[in-house]
Amino acid sequence: MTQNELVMDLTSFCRELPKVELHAHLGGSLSQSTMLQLKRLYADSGIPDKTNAFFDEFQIAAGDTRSLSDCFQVFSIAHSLTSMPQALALATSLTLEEFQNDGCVYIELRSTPRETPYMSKKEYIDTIVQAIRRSSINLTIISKLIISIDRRSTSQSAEETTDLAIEFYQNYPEVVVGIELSGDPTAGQFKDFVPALTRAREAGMKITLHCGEICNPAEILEMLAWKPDRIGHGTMIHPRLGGTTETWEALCQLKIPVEICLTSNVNTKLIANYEAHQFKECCEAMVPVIICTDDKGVFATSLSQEYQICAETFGLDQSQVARLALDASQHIFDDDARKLVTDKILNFIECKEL
Ligand code: 6MZ
Repeated sequence: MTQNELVMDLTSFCRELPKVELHAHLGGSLSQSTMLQLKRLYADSGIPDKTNAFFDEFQIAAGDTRSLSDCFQVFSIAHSLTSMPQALALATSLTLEEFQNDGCVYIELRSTPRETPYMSKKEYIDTIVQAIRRSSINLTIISKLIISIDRRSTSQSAEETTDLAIEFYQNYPEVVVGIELSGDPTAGQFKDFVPALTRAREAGMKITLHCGEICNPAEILEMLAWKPDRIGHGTMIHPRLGGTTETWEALCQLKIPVEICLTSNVNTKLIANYEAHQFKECCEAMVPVIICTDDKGVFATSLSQEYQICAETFGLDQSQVARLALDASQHIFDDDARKLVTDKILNFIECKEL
């Protein structure tokens, strides 16, 4: 086999492998084709989408001069294209379909409820929930929703989002599974969101926190000590990447699963290159890792591409790659779907004799 054939082989293997996506922001996941359809919808409704931005502006590639903090401005492009309920519903269903077409069998999509001129925060959540419920009729991918709290928001707004999240979790437990904290990591303080997050946890919701996107050991320690069900990124926890011995030891001891987003971390320059990622150290320390896309539209990637990059960077064979997907399925928030998804991946492993 030539090197090219080998690469092709890994590409189709990663594509075919049944995968789970546990860290995908709706606003950052819009593809070029989805954005074009949304623009058309706005044009047909006679409502300007307030953005003439080209897709190039939305995407942050490896050599881009923009860093993590600049990255938060590009989401306004996605927000301008999802301000109407019809557009938000379309963005949700097209994005779920794209994940399915990439071989993803289970997704926990996340999004930040916002009030727009065309809908309230409550209508925002309801629109996504109903789009997910409709998608379960025509799509085979199992789709769930995690409601995001933006770190830039006030405690009052976070409480309001939490009230709605709990209400929807109680009314639609088959769709809404958790709540998360994200947004610009330089804004806000974790401790201000603890009361809201604790309420969600007490109501039975699962919690994931963006943790370690910037060098802030004190906050990382507070977050880990609070014992979320999963953390996102976890980049600056290892001392080699800006963490401290204490933060790394806390993670190793608590073994909180980390949703890792390789391309996102490279393109926003949190790490110098793929090889520098903490993936290997986490595996060695038996800290569970879950390969995720973060913002597949912004970072021009896909879940199968992230698996392939991981395999190539860390020299994994197909059996090891398949076990990454299997291990990831252990950390999904929906108890009922977990066994179903695990069985699907196990079946694939057996069929491929891996
Ligand atoms: C932190 C991020 C993020 O919620 O409007 N978001 N938060 N770190 C990241 N790493 C690059 N990528 C995306 O989707 C867009 C929102 O997700 C969060 C930001 O708050 C962003 O505004 P939704 O669907």
